Amino acid sequence: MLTALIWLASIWTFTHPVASGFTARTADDTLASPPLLANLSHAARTVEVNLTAGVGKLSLVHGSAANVYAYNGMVPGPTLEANEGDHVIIHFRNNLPEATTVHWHGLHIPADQDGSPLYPVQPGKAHDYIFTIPYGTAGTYWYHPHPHQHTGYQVAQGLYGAIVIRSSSDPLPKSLREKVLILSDNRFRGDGSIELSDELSDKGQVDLVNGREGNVFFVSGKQMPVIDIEPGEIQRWRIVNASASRIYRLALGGQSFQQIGSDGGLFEHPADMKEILVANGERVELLVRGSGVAGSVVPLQALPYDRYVPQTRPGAWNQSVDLATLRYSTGAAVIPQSIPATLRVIPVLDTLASTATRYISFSQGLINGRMMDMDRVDVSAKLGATEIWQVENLVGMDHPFHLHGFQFQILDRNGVPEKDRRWKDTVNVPKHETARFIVRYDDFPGRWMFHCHILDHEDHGMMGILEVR
Ligand SMILES: [Cu+2]
Repeated sequence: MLTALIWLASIWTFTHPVASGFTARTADDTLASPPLLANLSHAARTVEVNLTAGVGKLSLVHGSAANVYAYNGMVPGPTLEANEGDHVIIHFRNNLPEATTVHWHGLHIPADQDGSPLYPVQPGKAHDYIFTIPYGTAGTYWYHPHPHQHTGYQVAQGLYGAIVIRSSSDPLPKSLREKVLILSDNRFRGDGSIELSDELSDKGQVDLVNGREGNVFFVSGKQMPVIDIEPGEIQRWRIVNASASRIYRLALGGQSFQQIGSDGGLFEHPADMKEILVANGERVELLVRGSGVAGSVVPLQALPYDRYVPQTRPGAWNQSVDLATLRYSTGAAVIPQSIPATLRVIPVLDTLASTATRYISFSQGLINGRMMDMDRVDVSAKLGATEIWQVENLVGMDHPFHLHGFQFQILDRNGVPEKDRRWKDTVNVPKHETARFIVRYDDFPGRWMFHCHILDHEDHGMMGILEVR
């Protein structure tokens, strides 16, 4: 109870700091990018933060407060921001009634700091996560719990947050207003409490197949926030899909936008888009332009996307959902910033250097016909090796594949070569399709997870272990 009161007090008195890159919102702009974790260190190139997972009561939807799990008393948790080359120390404390971990999704860091299920932090215990951010990895990442068989539950209870890694050589104008949009959905009872279905119930069985989906949509913890944009302005949006299973096919009411980055940071060149698919676990960076009629609004929408088997496809799957409102201000036009045509050079991972191909098949609940075994190594590889992974989805629903610790480059999807070179850590493999990627284990020996990022699937065994030695 005391914890809850402290939390509520801290929420009520909380003001959003204006920090590097993130600009204060205007009076009626209701999107609040989560606050940054305060850096306690005065040392150069060092980020030292406190992060506590605890229980409390928060009002996530209108109505009475829900029992939640939260990082530092907030859902979503505060954003971890660091620069390439920074030494990062996270003093983590587990005040939950169960074991947890903090997985730094996408970061290239030592295996024992990755927050995998092999390194649980017991209730009441503390653990310092310590790592250095490699150069060339600036981008948008996120953190979430990854305890054995209980990740879906803990994320549903409110544990997820964004990570922003910055580079001193970021090619985009520093004056662009930045927004962090963490997409999530959750399911609630009438009284505002979080609804988790019994696995044995009909609903629970559907959740096991589809992955649990929510009936309420959040952008950085807010329902239908308003995002103001000035005429001519270009905003930089960092989007994280933190949903347990939902794949977002995003559109801006038909307005085009540019994608400038994905999981492992910026692209080589901006790409013009009218819609974009963001699977759970993935991130995208977009440039959005204030090109609409002054005073008009367009919705940020999730268009219908059929990732389901017909038997459990939700009735409303073919309905678009509005997630946020983009509003074109009536103020004076600003002169658009110029965006460089080349953002950076991404080194080629050469297929001729590959020394093995790893065949991974997804069937419902299984990888290569087997369930996860924490004591079994599924793929054993040499440190420094370059390898190709072929991930084949044998069944009639999508499974997004995530490899811990290493960014990879997609070679082809269903035999169609990938047009552009991009760093990825998660790739959606649609029903009955195959994706191939190339990866180099350039550092960090140890045991690494690979899994389906539908959290119910991961928790029920769609996971394996890569050992790099
Ligand atoms: Cu799956």
